[in-house]
This record gives sequence, C-alpha cells and structure tokens, in this order.
Amino acid sequence: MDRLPVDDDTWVLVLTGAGVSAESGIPTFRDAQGLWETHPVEKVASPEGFREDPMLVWRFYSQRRAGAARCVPNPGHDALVTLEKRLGQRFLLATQNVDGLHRRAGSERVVEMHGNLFKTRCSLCARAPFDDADVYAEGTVPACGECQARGQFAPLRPHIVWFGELLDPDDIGSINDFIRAGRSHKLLFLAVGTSGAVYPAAGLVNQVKAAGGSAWLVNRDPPENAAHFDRFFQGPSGVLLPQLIG
Ligand code: BV8
Repeated sequence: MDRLPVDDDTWVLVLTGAGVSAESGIPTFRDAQGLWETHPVEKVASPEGFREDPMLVWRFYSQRRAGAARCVPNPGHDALVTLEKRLGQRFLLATQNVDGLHRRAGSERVVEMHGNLFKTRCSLCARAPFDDADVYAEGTVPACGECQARGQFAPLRPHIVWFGELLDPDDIGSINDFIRAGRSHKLLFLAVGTSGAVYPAAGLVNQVKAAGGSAWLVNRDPPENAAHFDRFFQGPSGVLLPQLIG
C-alpha cells in the first residue's frame, strides 16, 4: 500500500465527507439507505423548509444529534489526528461533516464547513451559536430566550449550513489562506469519504490543482469528481487511512 508522500516541505489539506464517519455508524447522505433517501432535502436542509415546517426540521436534526452522540470516532478519524500531530501548521482539515467526530478524536485544526449538529443559534437575532446537546421532543420548536425577553418570538435553528445558504466567510477564508500559503511548498489535497456532489466543497480539488498541488482520494466508490484526482484508493477509510498515513 502506498504511503502519503509527506516530507518537511509538504502541506496537506484534507477534505472529509460523510464516508469518513460511516464506519462509526453514522448514515451517509447519498448511499443506499442514506439520509436523502428517507428525508426530502429541500424540506429538512433548506431555509425554506425550516420556514415551512420547523418541527420537521428539528425532528430531523434532533434524531441526528442523538444518533451522533452515541457514535465514536473510528481509525480513520484517528489517522487524521496522527497526521495533524506530524505536520502541525502545515495541516488543515476541512470537513463537510456536522457530527463533531473529528474534534472528539482529537483533531484541532478543523474547519466545520457545514456547521455542527451540537450547536444551535437564533434564526432572527445575531446572538452567537451556542453549544446545545438537547434532543428536543417531537413537535417542539425551541424559542430564543433573548428575543422572547424583547417580546419577540423567534425559533432557534440548528447551526447548520443548509442548501442555498452561504458558508461562513471566515471558514472559506481559512481554507483559501492555507492553499495560498501551501502553493509555495509541496501542496497535497486528500479527499476522504465524499461523493463530490456539493459545492463549494467539491470544488476544492480544482482549487488545489490550480495552485499546483496534487490530489489524492480515499473513497468507497468513485465519486462524481474522480477525474480531478491524481491517485484514487478505493475502499473503507477506516482501513485505508491508517495504512496511507502510518
Ligand atoms: C452555496 C446540511 C451559494 C448539513 C449540506 C448547481 C451547481 C453547483 C452548485 C450548486 C448548484 N445549485 C446550487 C448549488 C449550490 C449547492 C450545491 O452544491 N448543490 C448541489 C447538490 C448541486 N450548494 C449550496 O447550496 C451551498 N451553499 O453554494 O451558497 C449558493 C447559493 C445558492 C445557489 C448557488 C450558490 C451549501 C452546501 C451545504 C449544504 N448542506 N447538508 C447536514 O445536514 O449535514 S450538504 C450535505 O452534503 C452534507 O453536509 C454532506 O456533508 C454533503 C456532501 O455529502 P458527502 O459528505 O459527500 O456525503 P455523501 O453521502 O454524498 O457521500 C458519501 C461518500 O462516502 C460516498 O461517495 C461513499 O462512496 C463514500 N463512503 C461511504 N462509506 C465509506 C465511504 N468512503 C470511505 N469509507 C467508507 N466507509
């Protein structure tokens, strides 16, 4: 099995998707029995869906919050922690996952591009997102206490980036800054467990290649953007990442 070509001048940007958490028992989105098979995306992962039926959205995210809380990181998460410890500032992990497993495994240089299941924010006021592990009872839509104190009803919402919503500019900025800094070194992009279906995450491989970097992929199935990668290791990330990273 090849090893990731890492030396003293290598900078590694990792992108993970739902596949890296699959072996921890967390369902993916677009596989058979995936989340989008049983939940209409536009109804549970869009601002329009939340406006239309906040109870349904809170049921979807409360179930996922409860499920993720019962799961633990797998050897794929652990291997990425090892790589981060080896590279330090020359490592950045951009994840599309909202399950929090990378941080629970010990990753620190993490950009949670699509938010976090265990954070909640107000859908109206500008209060900062706050840690929230509550699994709200069926039919519940939590309200913002700060808005309530001002006589306004405002539903709380999951701190998740839904379809049609912009990603946090600071998150995008951190990733762009890393690619810009890494371009004068040996820049390596490693995508793991993602179908390459959702932008802007799926466009990162092109961004790194345009910066002169190389791109490796670990995935169970060939993703939509497979052609952009220089190397493709097909199989479970929980098995392949420890072998690649060592
Ligand atoms: C934005 C909510 C500006 C969080 C998610 C037309 C063209 C291009 C773009 C667009 C377009 N129309 C609209 C857009 C933009 C849209 C988009 O990309 N749509 C796609 C569907 C075409 N993007 C957006 O809206 C983003 N915002 O662009 O703002 C804008 C606005 C409007 C219009 C234009 C521009 C916001 C994107 C974030 C959306 N939120 N989810 C949540 O509930 O989790 S995205 C959702 O998909 C998840 O976050 C998930 O992470 C993400 C990607 O999915 P994957 O992680 O890749 O998971 P998936 O199941 O798909 O694949 C799993 C893979 O793992 C598989 O390949 C499988 O083989 C593999 N696997 C399985 N097991 C294993 C494994 N691999 C290894 N080991 C295993 N054991």
